[in-house]
Amino acid sequence: MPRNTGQFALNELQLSGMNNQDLADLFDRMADLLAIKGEVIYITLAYRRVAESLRDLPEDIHTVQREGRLRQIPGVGKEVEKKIEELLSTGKLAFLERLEQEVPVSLLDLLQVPDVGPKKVALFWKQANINTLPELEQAAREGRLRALPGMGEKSEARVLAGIEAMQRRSRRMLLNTAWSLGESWLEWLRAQPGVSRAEAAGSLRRWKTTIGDIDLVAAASAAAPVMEAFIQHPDVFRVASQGENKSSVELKGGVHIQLWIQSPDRFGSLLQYATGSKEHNVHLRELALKQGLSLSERGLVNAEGREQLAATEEEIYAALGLPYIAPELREERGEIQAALEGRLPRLLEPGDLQAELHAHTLWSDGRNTVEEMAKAARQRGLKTLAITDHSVGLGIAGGLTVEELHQQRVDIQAAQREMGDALHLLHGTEVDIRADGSLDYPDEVLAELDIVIASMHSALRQPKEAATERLIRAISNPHVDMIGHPSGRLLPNREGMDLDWVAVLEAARQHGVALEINANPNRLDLDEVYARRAVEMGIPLSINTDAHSTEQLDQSIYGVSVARRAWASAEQVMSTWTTERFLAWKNRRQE
Ligand code: DGT
Ligand code: CA
Ligand code: ZN
Repeated sequence: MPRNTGQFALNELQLSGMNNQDLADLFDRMADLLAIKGEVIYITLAYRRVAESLRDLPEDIHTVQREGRLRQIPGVGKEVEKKIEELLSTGKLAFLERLEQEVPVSLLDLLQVPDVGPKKVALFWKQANINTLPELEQAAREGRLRALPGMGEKSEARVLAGIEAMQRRSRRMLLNTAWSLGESWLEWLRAQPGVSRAEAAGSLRRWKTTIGDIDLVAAASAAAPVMEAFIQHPDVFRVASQGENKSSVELKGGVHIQLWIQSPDRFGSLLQYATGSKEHNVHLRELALKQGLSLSERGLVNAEGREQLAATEEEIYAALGLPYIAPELREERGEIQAALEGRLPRLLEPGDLQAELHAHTLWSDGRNTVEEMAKAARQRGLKTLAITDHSVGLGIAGGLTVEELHQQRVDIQAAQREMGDALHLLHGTEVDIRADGSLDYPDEVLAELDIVIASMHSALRQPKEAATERLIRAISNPHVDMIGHPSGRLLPNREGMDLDWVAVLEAARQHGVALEINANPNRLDLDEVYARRAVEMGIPLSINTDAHSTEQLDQSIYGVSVARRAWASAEQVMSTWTTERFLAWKNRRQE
């Protein structure tokens, strides 16, 4: 799937979604930076206290600010109040920006090392000129830490052991982070003299849920100067391996990038090889061998030793008697067999989407009005937008009371008049599924709405049986149309709920309830494995951005990638349907 949806303003995305948690993180960040700078302890403690209060705050910080109650938050005095106001209104903070000028932010990574606190970080920074985690590791390996005041051979060894323990933890990148980084490198590569083509490969091109390292491929008749420029790039911290046609570097932030180069007439075989997956390639090479061909990144070679070059991937697959297989399918999950038998699915494309069925507004914890969201949806070529704010029980997300829900209808009707025929607005809810599986609005309220998404937001650590029963109870409610982010996982590290998926999917099929593929790169939930089962069972999927701001509507591309990796065609994803078709589906369900 090509990724031509325009540039992602990553910082903007993060800012526009600024919530209590984000603010708390910023106050912790200031506390850390101040501590490293050498500020007295009671000041840093004051910042930490604010962070803690913000995290515990039972209501949305924007509400508290609007109502002029910031000073009532424990630890918030006049100065902190000003900082919060500045952050909420501008998304920035001059004080923090100055601090980040004084103290390298890369030092914060050092705090993640077990047993390393701000005092030690300051020591490493000021006395050994260490600015980054890789620099710390290198210094420890070279025995340069032991001589520092208060250090010794033992504490040096502990630092190294701590770093190694960290490296064993999952450091996989989220898909959007990897794509923005990958694209900026591709832009750089394409601007290099002699480079005629450059593409992402590896897991990034397959749109895997999370990305280990970034693989890039380039076509150039002379590889050496491009390789040289690559390893000399100012963002490169360390060259991990260097070769004529393949080099790997580590960037200052710790991310690894691998670059492969071949001449333009071999670009197809290179791209195919570097895209993987490894298992798919192993199977493909076996298939080649059976036909007396050997396949590598340099092309195909027949039994007589004659080379057959491929400038495009299509030529490789065609030479083996196969139709083209989309990168998202290359996971050795039956795609080669399906290709041989002509049973590959016609995958959904980003341009097939015409409905966004899950979006938030200022009415709950979104950042834009109904009208702003509607205009943004229309600009993106959508025909349907469902406004689905949170329900009352979700206090922290500014959930709507029944009365507010009714008032919201008027707002939506006004926006609908404004939009005319260009966009159909649906009035819905993202109703909270309580711990016992009951819903947060009474049935008669749900019955009035155009769409009801039911989601779990709390008590996510229930035992399997209780969790499964809870979800099935919600699915069985005749007013529920769809389950939002069904597992509740948060990437890269928080596992989803422990559920009996066979039972959950069967319940969804029986009750005709759709399942969301939440497109937020932190969620991608339903995941591709269960989404594929849902496709096989005929359960409709819906690619929802769950946008909390206009820009987040752009994230649908990540949901599309999950659906493609689940072998879904456009037909099976209700986000491709017209409003009329959606409403017909809903009405049919209610008979
Ligand atoms: P990642 O980086 O963990 O997200 O996943 P990938 O799939 O990008 O894996 P990576 O970076 O280890 O390898 C990049 C590509 O190298 C992989 O997609 C396919 C290609 N490759 C082809 N044949 C082989 C092989 O025999 N061994 C390895 N390690 N890689 C291979
Ligand atoms: Ca990779
Ligand atoms: Zn939501």
